[in-house]
Amino acid sequence: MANASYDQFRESIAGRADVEDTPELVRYYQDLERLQTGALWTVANKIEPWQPQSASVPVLWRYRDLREHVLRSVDLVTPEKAGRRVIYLNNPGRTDVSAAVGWLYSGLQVMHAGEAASAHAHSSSALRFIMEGRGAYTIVDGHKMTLGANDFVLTPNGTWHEHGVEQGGATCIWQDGLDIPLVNALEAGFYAVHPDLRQAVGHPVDDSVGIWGAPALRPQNTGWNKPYSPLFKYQWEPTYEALCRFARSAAGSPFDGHLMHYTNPVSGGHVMATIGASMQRLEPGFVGQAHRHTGSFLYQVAKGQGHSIINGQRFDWQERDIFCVPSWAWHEHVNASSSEDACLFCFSDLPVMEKLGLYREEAFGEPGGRQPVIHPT
Ligand code: GTQ
Repeated sequence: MANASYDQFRESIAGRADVEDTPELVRYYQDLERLQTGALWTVANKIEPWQPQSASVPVLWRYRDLREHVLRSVDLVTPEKAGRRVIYLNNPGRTDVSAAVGWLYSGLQVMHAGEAASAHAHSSSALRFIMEGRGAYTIVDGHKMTLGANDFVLTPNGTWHEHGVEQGGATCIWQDGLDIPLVNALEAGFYAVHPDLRQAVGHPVDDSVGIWGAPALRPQNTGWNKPYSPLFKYQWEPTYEALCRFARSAAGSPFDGHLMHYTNPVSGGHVMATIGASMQRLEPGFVGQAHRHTGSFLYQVAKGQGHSIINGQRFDWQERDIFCVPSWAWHEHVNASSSEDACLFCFSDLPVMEKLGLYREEAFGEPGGRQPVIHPT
């Protein structure tokens, strides 16, 4: 890879710390250590890398491998005892925190018909993406939302929220996405259990969609001034229709096909302060070019099948599989099917990268924009 040799060249040039240990220096370092200090040149190259060095590795979590183990938890623990009955995704590159990628947490939560998990609130922002089942609901600050497959629901930071599956529904599995590792890294996490363990539903069911869900129309005088979207639920059907219309109207991106961000209808910005989300459609035969950017991205295959090449490694995915792209990893997506489109749901810490001025993006410079596959699967 041309970029790899350029990186090696840059790393060999002067201007970086290059001090060899001598007995005198080692004694000096020991003296500094006793004073809770250290010499910068012993750590400078590590703490200020030339470019992002993600500890996370690309991972594909195959739903056909995971599903039965997620369902096993139903017989082993109750939601009452477990608090949340969730199997979390553990990036093998991260031993210090429970993270799926970067500073993002994710897990698969399962609930039988008639079960509910008690209401709580926390400093972490959260979202859910429904994978299977019937009759799921979430209540956010007294607003109840009914949920079906591929629906996306927000439980923003600080809101009371609880989840359940109606009597008469069918066992539901959904993906949770939270910024728990980020909030903990910032040492800003609070957690509270609702005093009644359950919220009263104080509004018409699905009212947030009724008020805020009309395409390109903003209701008057609602006075919303919170730092997250007042639209808590984004339904699959209108999202998919919008993507299909987009695809009929414009060429899309050479990297991402037709990608649309879920937005806060008040600001037009990301849905929450720390987590953004998108759905992208790869048309039949789409062969994406590789690029990389800062930020951590977790994808779920909402429709179809295909593969992605991430830092030279190929991952073949199908519906409901989840995979991650760590910060600054090269990635490209392919839908080899000649007949069916593929849709990828994705959530990320993009709002954080953008707000802090840390977002950076670059295209893979090679002809055709495609990576050599160095680790075939
Ligand atoms: O439902 O708010 O998977 O607090 C992990 C922590 C879900 C939740 C998780 C949580 C939640």
